[in-house]
Amino acid sequence: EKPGLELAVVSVPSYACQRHTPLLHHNITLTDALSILAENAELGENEGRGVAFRRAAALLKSLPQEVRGAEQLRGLPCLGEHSLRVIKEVLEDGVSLEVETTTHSEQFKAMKALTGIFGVGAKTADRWFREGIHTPSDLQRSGHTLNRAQRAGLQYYDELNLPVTKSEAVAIGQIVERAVHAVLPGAEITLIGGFRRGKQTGHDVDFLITHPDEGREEGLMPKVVSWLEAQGFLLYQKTTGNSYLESKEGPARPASNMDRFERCFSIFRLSTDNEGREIQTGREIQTGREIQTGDGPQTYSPTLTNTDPHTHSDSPHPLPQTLVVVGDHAQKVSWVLGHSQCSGPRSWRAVRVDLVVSPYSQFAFALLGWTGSKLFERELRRWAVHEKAMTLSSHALYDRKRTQYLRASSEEEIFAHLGLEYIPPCDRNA
Ligand code: DCP
Ligand code: MG
Repeated sequence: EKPGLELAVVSVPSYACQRHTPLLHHNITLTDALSILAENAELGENEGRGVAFRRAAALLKSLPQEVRGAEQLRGLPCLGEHSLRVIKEVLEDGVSLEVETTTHSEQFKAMKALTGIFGVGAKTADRWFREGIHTPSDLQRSGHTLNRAQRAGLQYYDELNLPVTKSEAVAIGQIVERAVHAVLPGAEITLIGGFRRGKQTGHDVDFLITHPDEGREEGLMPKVVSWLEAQGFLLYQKTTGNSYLESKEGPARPASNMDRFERCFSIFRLSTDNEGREIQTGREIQTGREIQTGDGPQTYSPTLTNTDPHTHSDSPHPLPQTLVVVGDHAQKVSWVLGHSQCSGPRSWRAVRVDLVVSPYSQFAFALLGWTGSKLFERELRRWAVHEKAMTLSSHALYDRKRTQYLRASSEEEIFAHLGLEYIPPCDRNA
């Protein structure tokens, strides 16, 4: 009896947005291999090739069990010739020669190191690589003129390449909430991106801000940024205004409008003393508060040390507590901070934070568009165009046949408009 023959007979839909893709899955070795090749293609600006590897990896992530032999893959969609070859190699030999060669190549290593600098994309990194610049230190020595983002990226390189933990994301969320409520009471803040999909770490923290009274959110970002700057929370920020105008005759453009909302790319200064204790500008952080995730309010419970001996853990109204970052991560943070160029150990770390402001009427589209994963978003848009003759963006959904915009006030409604089963955020990890 062949193990797992049922895999071949199960019919798997071909768009990632038709499938449930959990964070934890059964084929890590295979998807890791394919992800390296996808990354290499993306760094070489071969987008099509990158997407093909990403689609193959996403298919494997959605399978209900581990693939043990290539015969189990018969009849499955999304597996191109190249991906299949790599999968077979890994199944048979444990590794793929192409993946090994890529991982060890100077170019791949250099491109990864250089694009790991905030503000540096594949094009710039490639130009520098050709000039013999392979590392951030090479770049520093080169005397190249860098823009403001790249200077910050270089300055905080090590820290920005440390994963951001969930507790750090929650701590940042509390700061953002204070800032937003200080300048616009009643505004709503939602954690989006990878953390909303249930990831325990991320490369940044993403937030979506809106207000139930349409129009009140206009011009909000500069005020929030001023507040954060005045309080010393920002190491870097670049704010772009809202450039989206819903044109009456033209459909929303799908690809290019991720950045048409009021948006702020920033680097936060998050306090963590050497034991990792939160000491935000002297005030202790209130924890156990609600941060809206878009699935209804959800209370996060970061690791807590109760500083008030009179408070019991079962108290319905928790008093201010101290947030502590513990374990390996805290040690790694202290290590990096302790070895930073300027001075001795310090009591804060740099964290990349993205803020997006959306009008209330576009909130559901913004939420769906900013929750990811990137491939899931791409597949949603591809499904909309090719299967439904619709154009989906983070602002709107346009029906080309009925020549009208379709309204929605929840993600569920958007999936319904698209004729798709609702996939919750935790299953959008394609
Ligand atoms: N997004 C997108 N296309 C872009 C930028 C963003 O589709 N050009 C969406 C999908 C992402 C989300 O926004 O999931 C947030 O972008 P991130 O780059 O922060 O990605 P994640 O939050 O998913 O991953 P990470 O944990 O690395 O931050
Ligand atoms: Mg993110």
